[in-house]
Amino acid sequence: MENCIFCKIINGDIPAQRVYEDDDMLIIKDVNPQAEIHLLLLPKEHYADIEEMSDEQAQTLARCIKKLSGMTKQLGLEEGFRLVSNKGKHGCQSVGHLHIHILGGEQLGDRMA
Ligand code: DGP
Repeated sequence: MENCIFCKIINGDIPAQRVYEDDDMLIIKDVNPQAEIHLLLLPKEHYADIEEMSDEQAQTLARCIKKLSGMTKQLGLEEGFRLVSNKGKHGCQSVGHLHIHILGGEQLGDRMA
């Protein structure tokens, strides 16, 4: 997608702190961290959110999350983490390319919002 900032990062047109990459996903450091560790899991395929997600894209995303569960030590998340995906206006989604926030590296609060 031409004007998508995450597509530009995935394509290497905009720099980002890249933490992990494979054929399905890129994991980067969030530019505005909300926790000691704040990463973003970006599926390489562009779609805005779960409403736009195809069955095949859902399977890919599930594979990415499963892979993430095997990378916790490497990412410094062995004590636990939180996954968040904001959607739409009420969810305060600001980038229209589905992404999963990965938060951890410290004790997080027990409230979601
Ligand atoms: P959301 O509000 O859920 O759509 O989250 C978007 C996140 O993306 C937000 O936490 C800030 C982050 N972000 C926005 N632009 C950039 C960027 O250019 N580089 C990086 N690394 N993160 C970005």
